[in-house]
Parts: sequence; C-alpha cells; structure tokens
Amino acid sequence: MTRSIHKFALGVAAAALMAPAAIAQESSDPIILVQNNWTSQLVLSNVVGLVLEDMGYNVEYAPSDSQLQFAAIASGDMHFQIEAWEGSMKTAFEAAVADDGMIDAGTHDAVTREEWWIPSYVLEKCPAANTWEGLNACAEIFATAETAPKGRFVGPPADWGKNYADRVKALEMDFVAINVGQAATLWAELQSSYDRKEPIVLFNWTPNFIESKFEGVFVDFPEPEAACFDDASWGPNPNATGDCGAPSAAWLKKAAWSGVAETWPKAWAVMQNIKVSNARSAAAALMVGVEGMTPEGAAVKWVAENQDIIASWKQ
Ligand code: TMO
Repeated sequence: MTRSIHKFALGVAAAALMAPAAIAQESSDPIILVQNNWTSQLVLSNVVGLVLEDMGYNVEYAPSDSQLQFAAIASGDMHFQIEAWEGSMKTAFEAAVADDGMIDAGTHDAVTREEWWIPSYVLEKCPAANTWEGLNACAEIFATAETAPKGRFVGPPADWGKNYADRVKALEMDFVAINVGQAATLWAELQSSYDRKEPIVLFNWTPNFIESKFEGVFVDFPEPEAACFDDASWGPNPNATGDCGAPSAAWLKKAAWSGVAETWPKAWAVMQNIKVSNARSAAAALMVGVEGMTPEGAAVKWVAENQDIIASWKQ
C-alpha cells in the first residue's frame, strides 16, 4: 500500500516536471518546418516554430525548393509548409497529395496572385500595359541590350517553378523572360527602374511588401482553366497550350506530412487552425523587406503583435 502510494506520488512529480504536460505523451522527435526563399514564408515559418516550441515541441528548419519540397513532405523528410501558393505550386502540391504522403492542411484567408507586374508610371507611356495584349504592343519600350528588339520580362528564380518562356511562346509575345537568381534581384531591378521612371515589367505577387512601397498593377492574362493546359484550341492561340496566366484570385494553403497527426497530435490541431490574412502576411513580409529585420526577429515581433490570432490557432 505504502509502496503504491509512493509510486503514485513519484509519477505525479515526474509529470509536473515535463512541461508542458499536455504533450508529454507525444513524440519528442523534431518537427521539421520547410523554409523557402521569400520573406513572408521565412517570417511565418519562424512564427510557426515559435508557437510549436512554446507548446513544448522540438522544432527544426529545413530549406527547400518550392517545387521539390512537396515530395520531401510526402516522404516525411519534412513535416510542415506554411505557404503553398496556387499560382506557382498547384501542380506539385496536388501531385504530392495524390501520392498519399502529403496532406492538404487547409487554406489561409489570404487571397493571392503571382503575376507579371508593372509600376503605375508605365501606364503613362503604355496606357494598356495592364493587359497582356496592351503590354505586348509596347514590348519595345521594355527592351534591354540583352533582349532588343524584344522586351525584357524580369522573371522569378527558376526554382519558383514557373517557366515564363513557355507562356511568352504560347501567346506569341515579343518578350524574353530573363530569370533572376534570387528575390532581392527582382526588387533591385524594380528600385533602379523606379528611380529613373523607366519601363519595367517583372514578376511580383500579393500579399507582399512591395505594394506598400511601390505603386503598380498586375498585368491581366487570360484566366487559366484546365483546358488551357491540355486543349490547344482553348485560348487566344488556337495552336498552343499554356496560353493563359496564373489565377488572379488564388489560394494559399498549408501542407503537412501525413504522419504528423499521429506523431504530434496537438501540433497537428494547431497546424490545421493556422490561418493568415492578406494584411497579416504582408505585415510579416514588410518587417523584412522594408524595415530590414531578420526573419527570426520579425517572427518574434509578429508573434507579439498577433497574439489574438495565435490564441485562435491554439483552440
Ligand atoms: C512563391 N512566391 C510567393 C514567391 O511567388
């Protein structure tokens, strides 16, 4: 009798030491969060890490390519992605879900767009440049030594998965897509053109910090439908597939390894609850892109400023 009471008391003491007690029964293996190479993702992945660490989990970060990451999640090498963008990742995302290893962990409130974009002053020289046909009619004003007489489209890093050369060809545009190596080069090109009010068309997206710093508009392309990619007769070019743009109102999703629910049940509940709006995502990007903070520092600030939404994730 005495002995069993003693054992019981020891058990209680041990449980109290394992804080927080709520996850004492869960795996202590690290939850590996995917990181990509643009600012909102870097900040928000750190936010998720802070929230999970606060719950008592071990967290690690792993950099990954925005296309190959989904296969890594499906195979359990990485466990959670906070930002999967429809415009550039839909195909790879859906393939990994179809393979069973990766789970669609839900959709954010944010409505996104990834598309060609021009500063507003370009419309003074080329009033219809907010449509692909109007832009194409002025292609020459976007020419550089490298692309003349065709215009230059400043494209994203190749690992963001979109091959704009294919779209240019399908729409028979007088442009050459020149990919940058990293996001910072996109903004350096924009800043340098902006300062001189020179025409530029580049890849951009929303939510992003760019909209708070530069005035501009996306270029409208034909809204994509499945037929754009498998029926040549669809779209402006009756002889080509791929003659369309990215969706103008696209989803932003989360992705998780299928084993997360069993391995870290309480973390899985939080991952499913996580939802970020356009404003909160843009605010995360702005701390790095405009205020010059590190993603880690910005995450600490974001957590402090968004306690209300974080509380709702933990319910
Ligand atoms: C994936 N991204 C938001 C950079 O287009």
